[in-house]
Amino acid sequence: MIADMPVRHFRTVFLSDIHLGTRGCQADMLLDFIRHMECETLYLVGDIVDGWKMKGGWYWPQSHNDVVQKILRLARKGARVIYVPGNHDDRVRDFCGTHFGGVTVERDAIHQTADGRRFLVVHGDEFDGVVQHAKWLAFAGDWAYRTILAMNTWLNRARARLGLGYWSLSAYLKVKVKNALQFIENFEEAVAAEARRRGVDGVICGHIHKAEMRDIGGIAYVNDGDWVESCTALVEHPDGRLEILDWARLRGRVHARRTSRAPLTAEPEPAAA
Ligand SMILES: [Mn+2]
Repeated sequence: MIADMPVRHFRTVFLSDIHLGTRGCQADMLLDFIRHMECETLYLVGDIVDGWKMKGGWYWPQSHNDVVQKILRLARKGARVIYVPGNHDDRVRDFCGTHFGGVTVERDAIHQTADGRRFLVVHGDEFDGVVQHAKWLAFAGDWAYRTILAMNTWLNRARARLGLGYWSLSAYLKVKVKNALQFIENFEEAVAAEARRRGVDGVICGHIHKAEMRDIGGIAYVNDGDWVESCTALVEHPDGRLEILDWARLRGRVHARRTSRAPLTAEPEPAAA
């Protein structure tokens, strides 16, 4: 790890889909990011804590505690921290309008950038009602897809040895990937439509674990990504410019996913969550 990276100052930082309490959470990468930044406002854009829905029991190592402590410390030191709960931490939604430890809980929020643009800040699960194949989103990634193709070869070699016929895993997955891509597009458009309805310039959300920044019919669609697969944060610079930081790449590390033993299907987002 590069030790001498300077602490960077941002006007605002947006984090979502951390999924503390699950094994997929890249807490060490997130801690590293938090150590290297300071901000005036921090938005937690949902799915921050997860574990309580895990069938396999509660998973809460020290690093997950450290993330919570670091965030509370930011609040203590004067940062405005706004927590917009998601579907995995929807229990927190019972506390909308209240605050604890310097953290304000809101169902959604309007953020105004330094250059005067207004953004709706919302987790986004409200807009995935039509999702059928969202758990296959993981395969939208190039790397995952190439791996699948390799697995397909391996699988069929094994099948042949057992005297079984060829079964095209890749052909099966191609359909799934197409569905996943269609889902992403539908989701992004639905979120942008809501921003338009609210009369704001753009929307900042999470939920689908895919960092993105693009124009959809004059609405700025911005997704801050996640800390399960991609380790991405959205930052607002002092002049109001928004930027997606790919922390794993910035730190010169390969994505944790590439070396982890987690199954490829490790949920980006359950369909009916
Ligand atoms: Mn979510």
